[in-house]
Amino acid sequence: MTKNEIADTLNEIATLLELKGENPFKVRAYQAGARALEAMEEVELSRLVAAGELESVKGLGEALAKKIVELHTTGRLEFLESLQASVAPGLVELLAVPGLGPKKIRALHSRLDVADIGALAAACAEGRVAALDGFGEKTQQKILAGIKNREAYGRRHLWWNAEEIAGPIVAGLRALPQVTRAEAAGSLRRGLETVGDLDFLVAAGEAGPVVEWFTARPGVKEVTARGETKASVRFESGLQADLRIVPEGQFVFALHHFTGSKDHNVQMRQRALARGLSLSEWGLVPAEGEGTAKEKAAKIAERGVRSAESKAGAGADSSVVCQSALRSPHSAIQTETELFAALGLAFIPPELREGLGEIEMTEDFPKLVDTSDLRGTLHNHTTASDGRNTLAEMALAAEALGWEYLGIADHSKSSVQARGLDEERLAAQVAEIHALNASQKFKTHLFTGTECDILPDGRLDFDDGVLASLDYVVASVHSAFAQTEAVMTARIIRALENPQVTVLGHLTGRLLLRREGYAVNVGKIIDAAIANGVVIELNASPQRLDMDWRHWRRAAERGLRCAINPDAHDTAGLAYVRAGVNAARKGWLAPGHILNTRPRAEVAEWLRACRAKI
Ligand code: DGT
Ligand code: CA
Ligand code: CA
Ligand code: ZN
Repeated sequence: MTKNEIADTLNEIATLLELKGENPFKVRAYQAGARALEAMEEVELSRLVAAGELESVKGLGEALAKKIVELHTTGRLEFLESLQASVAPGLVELLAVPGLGPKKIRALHSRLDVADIGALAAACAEGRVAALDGFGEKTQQKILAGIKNREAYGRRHLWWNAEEIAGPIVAGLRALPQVTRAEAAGSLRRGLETVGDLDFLVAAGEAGPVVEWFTARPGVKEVTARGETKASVRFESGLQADLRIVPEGQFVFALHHFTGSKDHNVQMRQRALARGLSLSEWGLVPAEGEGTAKEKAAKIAERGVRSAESKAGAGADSSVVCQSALRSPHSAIQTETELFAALGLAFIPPELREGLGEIEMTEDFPKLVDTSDLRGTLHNHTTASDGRNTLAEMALAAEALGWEYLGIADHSKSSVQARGLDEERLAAQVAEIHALNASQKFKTHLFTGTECDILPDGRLDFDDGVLASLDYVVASVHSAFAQTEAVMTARIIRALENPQVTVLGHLTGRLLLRREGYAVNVGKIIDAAIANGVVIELNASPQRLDMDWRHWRRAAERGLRCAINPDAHDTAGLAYVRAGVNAARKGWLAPGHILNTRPRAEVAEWLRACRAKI
């Protein structure tokens, strides 16, 4: 097991022990052990285990060290297995109900014999939970609502939908007179394709009015927590949001911490420790007596907000309190750039903070692609197939975006449900596009194309002669999803080997939070695309983002070209390129990796040359 897996296991043990009502000191020992592992490097753990020196680590006693060695070497732990067997699985499931922690669950179990969600719902319905000491009517209602909405609330949310909610809130927070800085942190800021919850971070001189404003947002269905400097709410869609308010001087550290990812944070803390520093959401301080320094910083930060609250608009004061009290040479840090610089790093764009090599970068990061780098896009639909805007409407919308070109790629004849075009209708559309281009009615040039079905055997839906009459060809799988990985992979490679194919559409066909992609060997497809000079699209539709960003960095290094394609089915859908750009940035892609950052003439030339080698 890796150190992170072992840390997760220790936390699980702590939770199970708590559910069983074990000694709190024992519970805390496992949690402390998990934290000690997090701060350690993988090789260091291996070395300590091999040398039998694990006990020398602060926070790890003899018994804990023995268990870690067992997990590290065998991947199993007998103690955990018998512990799991001794706790009813229904009790563990209850942890997912909002408002229920191990302590309350234990009370429900021992006093009402509640051992699963069904029994809990029944006990609530009969009013037995409200009658329990320490629960009451309000708690019972909250638990009941939590059970009802568990399914919706347990879901993740598409980045696009989360951003639509978050954007106006950040703008509103920034407009409050008490607020000096506000950001949405977490997975949203990192541009992850799905978001678990929103994390708002605010620097303010006075926290009370900010909490009030936040909890009163339209669309807030429930306020699940409210404190002096933080609050949590749930929107109607089930999306949850946390708000944290910190003094100005702490903002940059909290922003970095709550942006994450967790893996990135763990690596940053290790890097700080190697330099004799302790990094946390409260600050960057000398590491001597790490625990105490952190606690001190936390207390001071808390006091900062409180004292600032008593003086109206005292944002500057709180930062002074914070900085002087930390007595750290790094307390002058105001921006993330300065924070990274203090650890000898260049600014790491939030999208790259996934703990996947960004900390090891010694040179500057490549200039990642921006939405403003795009000069047009390929792969869009019109009313000719399953789109909802006409050719002219799409052209007008592309012109409004300032794009030099727009590729039209309606479905081909085999996509019957999508009203795919046959040869005759395709020819008519091509003629219409040529006429529109000639009329110069729009500043945006239209490229003629098709989203041509890759048939189950890998042949294409149109003959080569028809395909050759178009500026470009996107080839996509829309049928026979159940093929084995080997058959599907061979099918797609056969299509890529057709010299008429310029772009591979949505590689896996996945629909985020709805449907897994079909089985396909991504590595082999990337090899074949590079060998045949075919571009793979990054389908920017917020529910696709396919090919996944996790594959792009290596593929692009090996010479694969990307096209960020909105796959728009209406004019509003053209804006999806922004979601695609997020994913491209997470894949470390620079403008040079992306076909549609090139000017129109260069794209036209590339499309011609790519098929001229036939
Ligand atoms: P999500 O909400 O599941 O899409 O993902 P995040 O990354 O937004 O995670 P969230 O909301 O649980 O926490 C926000 C950030 O706070 C996270 O990216 C890193 C930081 N954080 C939260 N919990 C921990 C933790 O236990 N250890 C460390 N090192 N960082 C944490
Ligand atoms: Ca989050
Ligand atoms: Ca959160
Ligand atoms: Zn498609």
